[in-house]
Amino acid sequence: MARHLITSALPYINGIKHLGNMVGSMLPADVYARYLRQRGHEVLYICATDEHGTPAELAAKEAGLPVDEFCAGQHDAQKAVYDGFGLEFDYFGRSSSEQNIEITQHFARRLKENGFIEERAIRQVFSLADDRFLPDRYIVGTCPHCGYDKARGDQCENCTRVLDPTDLIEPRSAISGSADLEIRETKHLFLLQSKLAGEVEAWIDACGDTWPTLASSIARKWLTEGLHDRSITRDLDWGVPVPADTWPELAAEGKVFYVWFDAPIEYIGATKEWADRAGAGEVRDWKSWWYEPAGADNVRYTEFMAKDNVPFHTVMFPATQLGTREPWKKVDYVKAFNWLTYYGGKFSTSQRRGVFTDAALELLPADYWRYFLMANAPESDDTSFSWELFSSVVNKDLADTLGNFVNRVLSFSRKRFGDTVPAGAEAGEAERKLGGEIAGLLAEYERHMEDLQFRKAAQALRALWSAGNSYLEEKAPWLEIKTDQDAAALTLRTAMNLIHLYAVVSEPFIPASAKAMRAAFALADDTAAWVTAEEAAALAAVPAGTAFTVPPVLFAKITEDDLAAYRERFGGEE
Ligand code: B3M
Ligand code: ZN
Repeated sequence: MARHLITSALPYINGIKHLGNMVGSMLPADVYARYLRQRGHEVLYICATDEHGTPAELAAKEAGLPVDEFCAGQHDAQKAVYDGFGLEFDYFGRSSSEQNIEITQHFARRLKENGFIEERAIRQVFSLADDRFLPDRYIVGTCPHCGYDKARGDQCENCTRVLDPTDLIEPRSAISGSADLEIRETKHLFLLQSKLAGEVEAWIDACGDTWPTLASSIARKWLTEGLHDRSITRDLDWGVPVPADTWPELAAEGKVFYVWFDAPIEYIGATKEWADRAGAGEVRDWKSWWYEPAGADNVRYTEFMAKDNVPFHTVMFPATQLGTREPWKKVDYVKAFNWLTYYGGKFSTSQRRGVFTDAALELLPADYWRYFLMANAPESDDTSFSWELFSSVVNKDLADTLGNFVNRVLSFSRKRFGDTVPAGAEAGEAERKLGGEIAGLLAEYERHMEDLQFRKAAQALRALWSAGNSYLEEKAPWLEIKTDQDAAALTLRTAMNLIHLYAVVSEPFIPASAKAMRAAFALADDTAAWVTAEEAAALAAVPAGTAFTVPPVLFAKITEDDLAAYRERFGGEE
C-alpha cells in the first residue's frame, strides 16, 4: 500500500467553471482518488481556489465587491458545485490563506538566499487610458510564432508558447482596448530560472518518460526553447505580499507575487490548511506528505491538469522547489488533458458559451455527467461535446446497459420469487464462463485505472455491464421460469451478484448510483471495498435468502424533447 498525494489544477476564482475545466482536472482526480481509496491506499486529495491576480481583481470590480469578499463568496459557490458533483477532496483550500502566504514567502526567502532571486529594474507597459501598469496577460496582440491575433502577453493559448509582452505584434490593453501604452521603469523580483535549467532538465530526464506524451512533450518543448528568468512580482493590491524583512523597498511599494508563483505553492499551503484543521486527537502531518526527510519519499504524487497548465507544473514549479535547496516533494506523474470543445468550438467563460457546471447539475444528477465526461475524456485528442453525443451515451450505457439491467433483474425476481434472493440450482457451466469473463474484464478495468487511462477504464466498465446483459439474454429467465423454476432462480441470483459487483466497482465513476445499487441488498456485513479476482469469478457475495428492494429507476432516458430543449437553451451547432 502506498501513500498517494493527488492534486488537481486549482480552479481560478473568477467564476463558476464549465465542463471542460471539470473533465481536465478535478473530475479525473476524484475518480482516481476514489479508486485508490477503494483499493486500500492512503490518499490525500488536495485542491483549492486560485484567488490572486488581475482577473480576480477585475471580476471583483465588476461585481462591485471588495476583492476579499468577492473571493470568499466565489470560493463557497464553487465548493457547493463540486460537492454537487460528488468530488471528495480531503481538503479544498484557498490560495489567499495565511498558510499559503507564509509558505510562499518562505520559498521566496530561500530562493533569494540561494541566489535564485534577483531584483531588477525593468521597463514595463503602462496604460495611460487605464492608469495602471498592465500585467502580461492584459496586453494582447498577435503571436509572433503562430500569428494568432488574440495572444496574451504571458502565453499564446493557440500554440501554448510562453511569451513576453514585448514579443507581441501590435500590442494593446486588454482592459480598455487602448493602444496608448507607454513604457515606465519599475523594480521587480526575478526568478533566475536560467540558472536552474540544467537541474530541471536532469529531473525531467529522470522521471518525465513515465508521463503521458502530452505532458512530457510540452515540458521538453519548453526546455528546448530555453528557460528564461521570469519576473515573479506585480504591481497589484491583491496577492501574497513581498516580505518586508527581505525586500523592504519593494514591500513598501506594495508589490505582490505573481499569481503563478504562489498558486502551485498552494498545493502545499492547502495541505497545511487541512492539517491546521485537525480535530482533537487527530494527527494530520502535512510535512510527511511534502517534505522528504520526514518520509515523503514513500509518497507517490500525481497531478491533474489541462495542457495549458503543463509548463508551469513541469518546469516552473519544479524549478522553484529545486531552488529552495530544501527537499520538497516533486511530482511523480503528470496527467494532462487536451480540450473538451463545445460542438468543436471553445468553451468560453467570458462569452458563457457551452455548459457550466452549475447549470449541468440543474439539468441532471452528477453521475450522468461524471460517466459521460470520463468515458469521453480528452486524453489523446480533443473531444467535442454535443448534446447528441451526450444523450446517446447516457441512453445506451447508463439507461439501457446498466440501469435497465438492474431494474429488470430485481423487479422480475421480486415478482416471481419475492423479496429475497432466490436459491435455485447450483452454478453451472454458463455461470463459470460468465465468472471467468467478469474476472478478466475486472483485471482489465484495474489495469487501465492504475495506468490512469480513463477512457479505456470506462470501456472496461461498460464491458462488465454488457457481460451481464449478454448472460441474461442467453439464459432468458423469463423463458426458463416456464419450464424450470430452479434454473430461472439461478440466473436471477447470478445477475443480482453482478449488480452487487457493479455497485462496488462502478463507484469511482458513478458514486451516487453505486450507493443506491449497493443499498438494494440487505447484506449483514457489506463492507467490501473492492472485489478480488476469485470473488469476481465466483459471483457469490450475495447469498440466497438476502433481502432486497428494487431501487427507483437509476438513469432516466433523455428524450427527443429533452434534447431539443437543451439545444435551445444552450445553443447547439454553430
Ligand atoms: N488557476 C488554471 C487557470 O486558471 C490555474 C491553475 C493553477 S494550478 C496551480 O488556467
Ligand atoms: Zn501562438
